[in-house]
Amino acid sequence: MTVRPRFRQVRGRAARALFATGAAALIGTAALAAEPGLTVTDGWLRVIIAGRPAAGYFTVRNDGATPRVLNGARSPACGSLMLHRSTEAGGQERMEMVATATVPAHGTLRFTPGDYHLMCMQPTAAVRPGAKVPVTLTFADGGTVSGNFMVRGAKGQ
Ligand SMILES: [Cu+2]
Repeated sequence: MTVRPRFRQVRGRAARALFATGAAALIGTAALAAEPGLTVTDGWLRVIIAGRPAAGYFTVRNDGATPRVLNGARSPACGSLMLHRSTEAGGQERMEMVATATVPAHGTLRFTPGDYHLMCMQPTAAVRPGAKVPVTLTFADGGTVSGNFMVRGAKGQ
């Protein structure tokens, strides 16, 4: 017998526990949070003017078999860290807050200039080019994934 069917069996048990009682639901959430499969890479923040909101970009990969719904982000270096998306209409670029962004199963979601991005509001003095700041992404299922984001200047360097 291979490892794979046993892993499925454990997940099935956790899923059943999730619906059994409130206490078991907590355990089910913890199991999901510990589930391997989310990786954040290439994280960076762009500082254009020191002390002003800084956009953040990264790639998150989901090696799991279910889509994962990103619903927030936080960093000790930001008063708040919002999910934004830039859109272009009539040659005008604007951005709006978004509540969620989905990482497809066995897929990748990129936060990149001109599209989804983080917005670091009230950045602390730690947000300066050349520094690294920790960022945690949170998911609707209770999971989190963290990474160090490089801070770069306006030109992305
Ligand atoms: Cu924005």
